[in-house]
Amino acid sequence: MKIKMILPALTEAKSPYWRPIKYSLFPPLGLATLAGYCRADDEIDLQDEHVEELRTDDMPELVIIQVYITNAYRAYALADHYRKKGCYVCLGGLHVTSLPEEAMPHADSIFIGPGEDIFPAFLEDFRNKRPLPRYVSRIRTLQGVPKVRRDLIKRSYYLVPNSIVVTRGCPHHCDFCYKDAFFEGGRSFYTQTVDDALSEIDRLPGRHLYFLDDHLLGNQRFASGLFEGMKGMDRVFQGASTVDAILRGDLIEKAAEAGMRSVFIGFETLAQGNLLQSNKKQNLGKDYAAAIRRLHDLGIMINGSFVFGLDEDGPDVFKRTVDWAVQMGLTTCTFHILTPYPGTGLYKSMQAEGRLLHSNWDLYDTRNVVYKTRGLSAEQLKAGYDWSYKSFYSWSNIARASLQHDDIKHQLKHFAYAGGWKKFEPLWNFIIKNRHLNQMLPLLEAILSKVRNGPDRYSPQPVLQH
Ligand code: B12
Ligand code: SF4
Repeated sequence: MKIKMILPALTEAKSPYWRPIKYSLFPPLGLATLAGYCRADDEIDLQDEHVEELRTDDMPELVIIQVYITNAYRAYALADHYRKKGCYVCLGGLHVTSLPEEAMPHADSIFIGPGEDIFPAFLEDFRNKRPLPRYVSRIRTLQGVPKVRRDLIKRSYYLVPNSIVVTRGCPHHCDFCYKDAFFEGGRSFYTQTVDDALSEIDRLPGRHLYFLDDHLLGNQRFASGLFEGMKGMDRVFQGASTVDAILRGDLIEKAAEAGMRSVFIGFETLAQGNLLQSNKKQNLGKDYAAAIRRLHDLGIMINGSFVFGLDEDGPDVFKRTVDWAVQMGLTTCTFHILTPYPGTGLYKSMQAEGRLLHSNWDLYDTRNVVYKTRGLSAEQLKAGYDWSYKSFYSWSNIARASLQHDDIKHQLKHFAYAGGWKKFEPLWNFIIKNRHLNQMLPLLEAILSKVRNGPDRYSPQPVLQH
């Protein structure tokens, strides 16, 4: 059977915010995961519109499209196009799960929730010529799942071809997060077996890995087994965690020993009232500075994530946050304008209070204000958000943040990583255009490799500047 799988590009591909390097980072792992359920003799064409021109003049029997909020309109247009030609079209993913009624008119079958139980069920029904219009995920497990079809990924198009997920969901319940809506009706946090995760890692060439898991340290037993098993594999990796998991026990030391070199952390806000409003209980009263110190002592770089526009934020929030991030020596920062994704608690409360301005999903990209603000105006919020990126990534602030590390090698690593990520856009564009992106991987691996003989490495003493 001829199967076409598509990750449509978000409409912002033509906007001034479009950053080719950001969208050439990771391959379409969700679709490659689903492809694992197809038969060996199925002819699968997996296309990622972020990195290649989409062919739409083909005539597959089955079209599988993954829908995120910001690519929803493009996904619907592609679905309509293929249905008109007589192809059977399936729509699934986060946005379809939040708004099935919106997606339904564009699909022959829609899929609610993760695909591991419902996609194989659909394939069987389809081959038996009795597919259903709607499949809802109920069984949540990663036991016995087939291998991700990594052979379908065009590795040379991506800076980080080795993206991997070994868990699904997260143990927490933040009000603005996609996760509770997506996993409704079943378990919302579960893991592979340690052995399966290690064998998936073993399949990946090179040294560098990027774990896309929402919370790699979320299950202590699993994470501990994983890191134990990874010791001696000579990997360097990046992943995400929460402040409380970093402060608790010795899991983060084990992660560092296994090769963790950078971590994404949702600090979100410096105001306790905002944390309460967001049900981000795991951050409440936690010593952010202590977590940062611990990570720096282990030689782990930090990508801090922050949300602007929660109700306690006033016009001073931007400068306070950027100054703090620089003083704390965060290597990179991801700033977001608060965005109520359909299906989330935040969306429901904003809808009930009449605070949503519109439902143009193209603008629900965390860079635009789509709701009625409280402590500051929409204009202040947008301008402050733009200013924060500019200010944090100014050369002077990159240098100041780098100097927060004791060790000169750490300072240099920080400077190279932050500068490389944000300051060489034309060079990245040139490299991407000429299809040399994959050749940059050794450079990334070198920047992420272990700093040897550094005075603060594994030191139990706090680093004084932090
Ligand atoms: C990697 C990633 C990216 C990468 C995209 C890489 C890629 N090629 O996919 C980059 C960095 C480019 C990115 C950018 C953005 N992202 Co992003 N990203 C993620 C992240 C961390 C992991 C996605 C992933 O690979 N998951 C692992 C795979 C295995 O799962 P999956 O893709 O969900 O696929 C499964 C199911 O969804 C389902 N499924 C999916 N499609 C289909 C189709 C059918 C037919 C079926 C049956 C099943 C099915 O089956 C799969 C197996 O279970 C998620 C967080 C998360 N945990 O999902 C956020 C996330 C998807 N991103 C999000 C957002 C908002 C964005 C941005 C708008 C943010 C920004 N300001 O830049 C942009 C725009 C992205 C876009 N294309 O529109 C939100 C989406 C919210 C929403 N409701 O849609 C998420 C959930 C983060 C969050 N917590 O809010 N992102
Ligand atoms: S900790 Fe992160 S992934 Fe988990 S619920 Fe909160 S925002 Fe979502």
